[in-house]
Amino acid sequence: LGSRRTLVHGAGGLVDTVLREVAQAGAGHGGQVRHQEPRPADGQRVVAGEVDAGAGEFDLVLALRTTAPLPDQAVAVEAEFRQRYGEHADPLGDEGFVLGRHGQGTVVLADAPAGLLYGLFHVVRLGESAFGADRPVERHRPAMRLRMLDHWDNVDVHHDSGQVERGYAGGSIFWQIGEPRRDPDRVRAYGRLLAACGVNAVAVNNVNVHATEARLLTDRIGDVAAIAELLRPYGVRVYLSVSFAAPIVLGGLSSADPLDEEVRAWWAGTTRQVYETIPDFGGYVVKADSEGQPGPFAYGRSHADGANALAEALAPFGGVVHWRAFVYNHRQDWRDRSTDRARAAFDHFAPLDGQFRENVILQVKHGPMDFQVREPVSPVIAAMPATRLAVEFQVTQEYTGQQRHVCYLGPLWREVLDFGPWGAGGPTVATVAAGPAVDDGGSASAAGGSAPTAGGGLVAVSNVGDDPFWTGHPLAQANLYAFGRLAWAPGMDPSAILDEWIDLTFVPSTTADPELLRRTLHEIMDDSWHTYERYTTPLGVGFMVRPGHHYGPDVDGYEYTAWGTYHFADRDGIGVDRTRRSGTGFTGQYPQPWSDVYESLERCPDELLLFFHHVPYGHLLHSGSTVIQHIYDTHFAGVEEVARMRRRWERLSAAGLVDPGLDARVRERLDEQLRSAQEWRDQVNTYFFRKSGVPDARGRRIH
Ligand code: BDP
Repeated sequence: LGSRRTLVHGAGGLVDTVLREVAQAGAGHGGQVRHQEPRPADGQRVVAGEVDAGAGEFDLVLALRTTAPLPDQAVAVEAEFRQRYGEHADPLGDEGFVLGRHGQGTVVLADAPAGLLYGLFHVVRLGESAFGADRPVERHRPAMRLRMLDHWDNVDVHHDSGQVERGYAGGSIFWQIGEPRRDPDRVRAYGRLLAACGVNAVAVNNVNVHATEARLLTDRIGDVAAIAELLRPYGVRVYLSVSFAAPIVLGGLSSADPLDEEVRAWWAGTTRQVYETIPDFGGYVVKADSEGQPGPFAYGRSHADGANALAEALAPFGGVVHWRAFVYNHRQDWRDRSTDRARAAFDHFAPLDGQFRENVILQVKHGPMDFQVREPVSPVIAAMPATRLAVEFQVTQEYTGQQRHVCYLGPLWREVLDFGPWGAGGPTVATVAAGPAVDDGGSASAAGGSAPTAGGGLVAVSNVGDDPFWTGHPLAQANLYAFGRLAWAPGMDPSAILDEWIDLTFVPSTTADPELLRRTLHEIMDDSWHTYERYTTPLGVGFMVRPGHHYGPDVDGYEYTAWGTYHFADRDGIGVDRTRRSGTGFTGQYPQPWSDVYESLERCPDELLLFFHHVPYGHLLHSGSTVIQHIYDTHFAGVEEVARMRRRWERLSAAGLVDPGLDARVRERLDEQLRSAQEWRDQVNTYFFRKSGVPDARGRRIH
């Protein structure tokens, strides 16, 4: 904000945060802030610097429009807003804001303090252009009410998962071996970072709940309250992953049967105590009957019974339960070709549609398997119109290079969000997750009978740890940012989000050659998801990673295991037959037109071919290439692209355009990415050459 003069009009809650932020942004630059509280009527108070009371106009006005009388500049923008939006001018909701210009000033209007804070961050994002002369009035509201990050953080360090399960950015930001972190500034800074990205909810512990972590729900709830206190000023609510067996493990009961009265009373009492300690607590996250976690199946109960029992305990306090749909048998017989892990979530949950309480949110991974570099959209998203659904992404790069590889995931998520499960022109994944628009006033649900009145939102597994760069690979921060931005506005262009992030992160006005910096970073990152796909698993087949830690290639690593993750490559062909005609029948879980599109060898999109079909190596793709030649070509090309990325970065280093510490970190990671990409290329190409016996049409050397 430099030396600008700001007026903050309003009081309560996050308005203090807004004031602090504004004062900080102007400090040392001659910036001035006036705080105008609505009550008492004459209660004007200068918070930082001096403002000439007679000077009338401010450069920036941040005003709660619910607190009259509004400052003149705000009144003018309010009028323009009403004129432009007419009957749609209300409501802005808890988090929305209006941005406009009047005279020499920029004005943010909101109906609640969080809206002012998001408005301020938006002004910061726009930089100088927020203060440009002609800027038509705009309304901003988040598409998703819930924009949540799940931390797979353990309080203790566990032999199987370390401190952060699938964490690639050091230790936990919340916990240090056995205890809460003793560094509140870092957690506070994280809250600020999240609000600046648009995230408003955080689950503070791993979905795989070990014994120490289970206790966060009861005798260690104070530790959670301490985190909530640090995040609250930034509008971020906390959630807790809980064990379905908590009534036994913590409560000493003999059962966790969700229909048992004693069990329900235990959940009710425990939850009441949680809310006594944390009145704005968000709710529970539950992974049940999955990968060894306890669940309702042990009592012959359904997942609706299980979820509803916890939801009932949360309902009096306005809490929700995020019940994960990631339920499958991880002990299946790999010789049994009739089983298919991709089918599991739909088979378990689709029949339960309509049976969940209103405050249950079914949290569905975006693909039917497990965050692979390429998967179709999960058919569950189209199968449960009477259930609140949240869509889950993985910002932590478990299967996309573990924050050692540059892999910007914005384009992948945008593709998922844009997908129309009922065909082009119909509702999209984003609209299902968002639920009925605020404007509808619930009319969609009235029309649909039992349709939910709210969406479940967007959730992602966090990629943040205590690493000095937050995310291990400094460029992986872009994924955190893109997640928050897409959850707020799913229609945003991921390329534009990337540019925003580059500008905010790397391009201070003092940079010697901002254009070179901007362009080069964009070139390195924009298509890096496709690059990663090219040198790893081809055409939607997935996995082929080293078992356990999931980094680097191991073509047959999971092929004869119980996890249900197969490619079925043999000397004649590759791919998983998931058709109704001759395979597992998974294509039948999709509505039309996708059910027929995926079923058809001719119509199935190339990039998903091996997810749905088992084909000979000589099968001709729409691209004109054979499957085997596509594998060779993409793997050679992917490695070349990584080499190019590295050369591009060297240009930036040579020009001295990036901080030396950050430069060293990125260089080390790019070296590793190149090494790893070559390893992928060589193992995948050699494997398929040996299996198929088909030489490379372009005569390149394959061992
Ligand atoms: C898989 C991870 C595993 C998680 C699981 C989950 O490998 O560590 O516990 O997802 O989502 O991708 O529960």
